[in-house]
Amino acid sequence: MPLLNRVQKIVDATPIHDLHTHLYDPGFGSLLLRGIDDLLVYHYLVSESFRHLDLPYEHFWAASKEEQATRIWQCLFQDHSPVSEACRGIITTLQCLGLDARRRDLPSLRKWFAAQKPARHIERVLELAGVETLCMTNSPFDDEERAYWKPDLQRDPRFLAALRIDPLLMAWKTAVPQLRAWGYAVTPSLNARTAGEVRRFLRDWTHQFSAHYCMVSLPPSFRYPADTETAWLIEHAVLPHCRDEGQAFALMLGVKRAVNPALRMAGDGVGGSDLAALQNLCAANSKNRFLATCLARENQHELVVLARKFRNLHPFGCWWFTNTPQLMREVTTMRLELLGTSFTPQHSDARVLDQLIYKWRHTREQLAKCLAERYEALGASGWRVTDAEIQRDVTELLGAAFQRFLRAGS
Ligand code: HDL
Ligand code: ZN
Repeated sequence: MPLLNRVQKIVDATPIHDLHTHLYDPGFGSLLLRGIDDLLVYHYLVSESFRHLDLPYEHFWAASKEEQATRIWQCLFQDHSPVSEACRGIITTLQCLGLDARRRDLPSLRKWFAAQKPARHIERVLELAGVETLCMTNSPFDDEERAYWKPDLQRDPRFLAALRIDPLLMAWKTAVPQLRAWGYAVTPSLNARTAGEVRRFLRDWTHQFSAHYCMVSLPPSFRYPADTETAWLIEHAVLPHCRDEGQAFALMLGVKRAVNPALRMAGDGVGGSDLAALQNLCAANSKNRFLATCLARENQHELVVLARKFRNLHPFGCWWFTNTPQLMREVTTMRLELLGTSFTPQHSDARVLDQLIYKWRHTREQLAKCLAERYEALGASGWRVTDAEIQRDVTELLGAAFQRFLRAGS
C-alpha cells in the first residue's frame, strides 16, 4: 500500500483530543449549537456573505436566524460556488451525514436536522469526527453560561473545561466591579491584596469548572514585560495561579477585536504580534507551561523557533484565519521539520457541533499529506517507518503530546 494511504488510514482511525472549541457539554442545553441554520450563520460565513450583500448590516442582524441562514445559503451556495474553506466545510459535513446538498433544498435540510434526537446526534457527530474528548471555552464572565454552573449540573466527561479570562486581562476596569459583586475584594489599583483576590477568583473557578488550563486571546499590541494591567495581572496573578494548580496557560496571539464592529462576532481581524513577549514569558517563568497559537501567518516561523528554545512552550493549531488547507500544510510542515512531533497541529475551534465533522476531516487530510511527505523523505534517507511508529506519531499529534504537556506540571 502506498505510504500516503498507510498514513491516511492511521490518521483517519486515530481518536482526537480537541484542545480548543466553543462547544458546550449537552448539560448546557441550548448553548450547544447544532444544525444547518447555526452552521450557515457561523461568523466565518457572515463576513464572506457581506462581500456580496449590499444591504445595511442592521437589516441582516434584524432578521431571524433562519432568514439570515437563507440569505447566506442563497448568496454563498446558490449564487456562487462554495469554494471557501468555511463553505466547503458545510458541504463536507452534510456529505458525511449522508445528505447530498446539491439535491437537498434548505427546508428539507432543516427538516432532517430537526428530526435528529439531540443525544443520538451528538454521539453520531463525535463518532463521525473521531473526537474522543474536547475542551470547551468556559468564562465566568459569560452570564448565560455562569447560570448553568450549579452543583447539580450533569457533566459529560468528554467535554472538558478550560477557563477563559479575556475580560479579566483585557478589560480590568470593567472586571473590578464584577469581581467585587462576586465577593472578591479587588481594587482598580493593582497591589498585593488585589493579586491575592484575583488568584482566589481563578482558583475558585478552576475548581468549579475542573478546568484543564486557562486561556486568553491577546491583541498584536500585547507586550511582556510591560507597564500594563494585562502584564501585571499575568505576572502577579495568572502565572502564580497556574503554578499553584499545575495548570498550563494558553495564549492566542494576534487578534484585533472589532476591526469592523458592524459585523459583530464576524468583525475581528488579525495583526502581527511581537513574540518577544512570549519569549520573555517562557524565559522568565520556567516553572510555568505555555500553550501558544498565533493568528498571523507572519508569526508562525518565529513561534516554531521559540518552541525549539523553550520546552515549556507547546505550539498548537492553525487558528481561525490560518485554518485553511494551504496554510495548514505550510505551518504543519514547518513544525514537523523544526520540532518533530512535539506540538499539536490543530484544534477545531468549532462553535457548532456539526462543524467537528468537517474541521477534523479537512485537518486529517492535510496532516496525512504532511506526515507522509516527511516519512517519504526519511525513507529516501534509508529510514522506513513501520505502521506502529506511524500510529505512535499520529497519536502524539492528535492529542497525546498535548495531554502529556498538561500533566507535566501537575
Ligand atoms: O478567541 C477565540 O477563541 C477565537 O477562536 C474566536 O472565538 C473566533 O471568533 C473564532 O471562533 N475563531 O475560530
Ligand atoms: Zn476560539
